[in-house]
Amino acid sequence: MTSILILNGPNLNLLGTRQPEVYGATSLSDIEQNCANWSAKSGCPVTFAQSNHEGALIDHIHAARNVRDGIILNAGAYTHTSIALMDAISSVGIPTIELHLSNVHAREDYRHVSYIAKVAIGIICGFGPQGYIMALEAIKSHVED
Ligand code: CA2
Repeated sequence: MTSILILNGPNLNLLGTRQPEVYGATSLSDIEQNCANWSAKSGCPVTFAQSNHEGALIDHIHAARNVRDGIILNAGAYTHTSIALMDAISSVGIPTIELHLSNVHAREDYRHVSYIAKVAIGIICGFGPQGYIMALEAIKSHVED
């Protein structure tokens, strides 16, 4: 069964507390529960993690090497700045989907740049919490088909 790491970057631990007009009212733990429900239904093991620290996110990616079949990465603002995260994804060679709750392309110009996109198999953005389930289905199909 396809084993998947879902990794969330800076400030996403505060989801549901502020800016509901941009990010919605759902908390990260609600999203984690939705993903756990999907895992139980699909039989695919899913691990969920969040960190506000770039190096800790890189450590999670390295730890997934030879352990996880796919990564779903909402790198938050590090998406737009982090060559180190891009290199980490490349170095482990695990198929990775870039994910965002908001449609970053409809927002500020600086959110149109993504280092993660250069090494991702695809991008899902703008669908809110449902995007996590879409990404789980997509990575499962990508790995198993
Ligand atoms: O839309 C997304 O998922 C983002 O990755 C969210 C990041 C943003 O920097 C990216 O451009 C797009 C920001 C996450 C901030 O989360 C908050 C949570 C609660 C209150 C305010 C911000």
